[in-house]
Amino acid sequence: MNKKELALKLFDLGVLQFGEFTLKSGLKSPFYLDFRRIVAYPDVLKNISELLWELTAELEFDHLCGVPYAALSISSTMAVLHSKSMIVKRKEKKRHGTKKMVEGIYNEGDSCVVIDDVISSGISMIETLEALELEGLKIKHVLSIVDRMQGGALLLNDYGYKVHTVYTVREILEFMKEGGKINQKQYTNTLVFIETNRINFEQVRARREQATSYSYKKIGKEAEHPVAKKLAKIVQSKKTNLCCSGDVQSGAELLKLADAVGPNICMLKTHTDNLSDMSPQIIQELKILSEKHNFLIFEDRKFADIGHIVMQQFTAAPLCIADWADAVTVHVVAGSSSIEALKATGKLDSTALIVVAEMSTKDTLTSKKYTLKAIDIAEQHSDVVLGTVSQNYRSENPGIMMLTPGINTDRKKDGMGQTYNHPDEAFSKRGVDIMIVGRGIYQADNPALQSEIYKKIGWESYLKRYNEA
Ligand code: S5P
Repeated sequence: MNKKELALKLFDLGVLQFGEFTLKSGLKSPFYLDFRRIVAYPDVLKNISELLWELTAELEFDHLCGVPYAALSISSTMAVLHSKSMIVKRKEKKRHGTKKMVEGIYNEGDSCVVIDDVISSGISMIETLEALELEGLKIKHVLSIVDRMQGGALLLNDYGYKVHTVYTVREILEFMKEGGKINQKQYTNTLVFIETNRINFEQVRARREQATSYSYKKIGKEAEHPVAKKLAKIVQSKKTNLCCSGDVQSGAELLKLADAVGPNICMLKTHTDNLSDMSPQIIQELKILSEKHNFLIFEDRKFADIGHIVMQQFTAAPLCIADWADAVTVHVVAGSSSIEALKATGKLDSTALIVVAEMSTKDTLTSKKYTLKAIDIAEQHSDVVLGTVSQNYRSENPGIMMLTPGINTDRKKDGMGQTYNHPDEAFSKRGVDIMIVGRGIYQADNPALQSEIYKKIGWESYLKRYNEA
């Protein structure tokens, strides 16, 4: 079948529908495209797959990747018919097993052509492409059966992707009119709808850029220290910006907590000097858990003394923090010499610093002036600083994250000076990157469940930045 015959067939099979439909966005549309139906019709599936394959004639690439669900059957068909490797991007990450976002066999740097059934606004496609790029795949070309002509193809072009489509919706409309499938009124209504429902891609791009100026992707790119890059990667792949503060009193409690909350956190914060039975064995087991669940270990030691002492505190037994912590906190109340001393230990290749710039207590002495100065110092040492602990202010350098404690969904204070904010306030209003939750999780009846709830609230609140931008 040629393109026109196929379009008419798609109409007969209910893949192309004309009438009145309410889209996910709430928008009323005079047409609806449902390519999930084509799995029932092998001939049509094959025909569409071949038309899409023709679009790749000039392209060189290693893998095909179909966006679930509609394009999965199509990319599989193309892969089988033309002996091409296929990879699959999960809609939701697996909770067990290999924990991969992308299934299949591929290497970093491999090129991939991505296929979706319909390009609408293009935003969900961009998010898919970014997730694949995070895995090291290189994407230049995107295929789809239909361009809804809403501006998505332009947006994708603007982001540097080349879009190839079999049909534009306008073309389909003409085929339907010529083939007598729709009447004059439907034709006119649909045409008017297409012409008047284009997104302003300049506006979308500007909004997205503003919203993503401190996105985890950008953080990962701009951060200088390898631990910071790793953290940004963990946050994106696990979809969690939650750091659990494990302020318990024994090694057994800490390990039990780490195993329970591990799947839901990007970092575990410790105060190991508070553990009554601290030993190298505990650290060894904690390290195993951090690998099992893919989180970083952040020792909240808050170094604050003169350089000479700070160096000893960082490296000396029995804690030997420099040997195992992925990140440590440091005050700059003594000036930048604390950071310089920690650098001088030569141990900051595998440990990053977090500068305490502003505290969460109700009568903290960290005034705005102090906080901004502390952020300044953090910026001057961006090669070793992963972020700042702060409540209201952040570095404008996206490579320096803002980590915020004093987060609780149920309390405003603890009666001992601590003050709390809701995650929503932190992420969508204050621009926080990582929230630190202690008692809100480890004092709960079920810390595993509680951490999952915080994880979801934190992630949704972060996404609100995009939606409300
Ligand atoms: O200003 C601060 C800085 C820090 S690191 N306020 C804080 O509360 N913290 C730490 O965050 C504090 O040491 C504790 O480990 C955690 C907050 O615990 P929560 O039980 O109040 O959530």
